[in-house]
Amino acid sequence: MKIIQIGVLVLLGAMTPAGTYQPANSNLEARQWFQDAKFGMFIHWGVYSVAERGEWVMENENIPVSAYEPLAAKFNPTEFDAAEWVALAKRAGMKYITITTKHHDGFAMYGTKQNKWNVVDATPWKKDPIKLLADECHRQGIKIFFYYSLLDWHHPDYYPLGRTGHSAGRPVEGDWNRYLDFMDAQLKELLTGYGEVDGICFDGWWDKPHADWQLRRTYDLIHSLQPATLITNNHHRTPYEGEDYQIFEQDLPGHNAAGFNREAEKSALPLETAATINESWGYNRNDTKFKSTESLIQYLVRAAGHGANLDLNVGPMSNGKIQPEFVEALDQIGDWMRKNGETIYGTRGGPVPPQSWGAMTQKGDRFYVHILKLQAESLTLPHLPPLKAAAMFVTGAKVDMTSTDNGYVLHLQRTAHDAIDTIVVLEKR
Ligand code: H79
Repeated sequence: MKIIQIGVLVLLGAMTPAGTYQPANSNLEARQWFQDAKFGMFIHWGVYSVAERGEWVMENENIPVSAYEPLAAKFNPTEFDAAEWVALAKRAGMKYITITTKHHDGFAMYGTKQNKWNVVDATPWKKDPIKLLADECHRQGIKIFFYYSLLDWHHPDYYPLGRTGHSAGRPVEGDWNRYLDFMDAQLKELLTGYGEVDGICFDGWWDKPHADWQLRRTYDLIHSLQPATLITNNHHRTPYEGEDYQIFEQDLPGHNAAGFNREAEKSALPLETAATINESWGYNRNDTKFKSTESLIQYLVRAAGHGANLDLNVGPMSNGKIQPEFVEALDQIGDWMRKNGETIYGTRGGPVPPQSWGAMTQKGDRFYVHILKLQAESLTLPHLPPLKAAAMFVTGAKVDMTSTDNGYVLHLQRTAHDAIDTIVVLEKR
């Protein structure tokens, strides 16, 4: 009888039903690290970078596989220098890098053995930039996350098709289970050949929301190889079992400015906002709609006020260089972070949630009030615990503060205002 019971338990364990995910201690520690990190670099790089019209060029321009594949022959980034990218991220104050190992075009940016549609086998360059970058990240002490697209416009077994990929000209047949095995085999390569992998960021699930993706099988595979690896899935929904942080694309948590996040309720997991500097992820030579450095910093501050990280994207060019507009913006953000990072790194959001005037962060016995847009000469902050003092973060100058029935009121008539972020430090009693 006992033996039968144990047998049933083992069987249940192998099936990993919903509600059974127990993150390893190392994973829980990694989540803390992630929440403290606050700022990362997203990198979109692939053979689409050759076309210079963004990473969706294949789909947007109805390019069939046969006409898309020749892009690989033109991918020869002789000016790529992993150390330079990592150094830029560090200068900007970023603590991790998330890079596309495979985007929707199915092209592996690493030396996969699962097919020839990869950077080592299909380009004249023949190098593995994921290996070069991961090694450099480990050397320079910055964490490395791998983006991996579940959606694949190139693989013949990605069938039946979903919402996209209908102009790729693939055979009208395919074996879905074989595709899932292919994905797991690729992920196994990424988690065994590149040292410590700090995160896996999935995307493209939304192409086939009703398919049997067997996500738990894949998540369990990842965690069996590297228990601490943080998994997220950009499915625009509240996280599923086995995921370790929640990502919001082009949106602050709980918002739906881009229209992607209708069904994404903010969860209790660590949060991340992924955003672009202009309006493209992959390099797009015609996209000059650059956000100002001021607005990027304010976005980072607002994300922190939500308790979220900002994963800010660059789309390097096919020669391996990051365009000067991005480098300049990141260097300016880095200057700001060197002066004000104490009010961002290691903090959590609140206690007052972000408002039209700005946001709050907190750490230890301090609250940081980030005034991004001063709307009146005084600012009322409700629901705070007893406070001892208020001072300007930069100068230490005292800020007049009174306590009222509605909360503490900061009197800001005589304080110096900063066009980007006027930071007031509140000390708990
Ligand atoms: O990698 C970057 C983008 O290429 C990728 N995610 C970021 C990180 C991304 N792909 N698509 N999107 C973001 C938005 C997708 C929108 C649409 Fe649809 C896909 C519109 C129509 C098809 C999703 C599915 C929304 C409606 C149906």
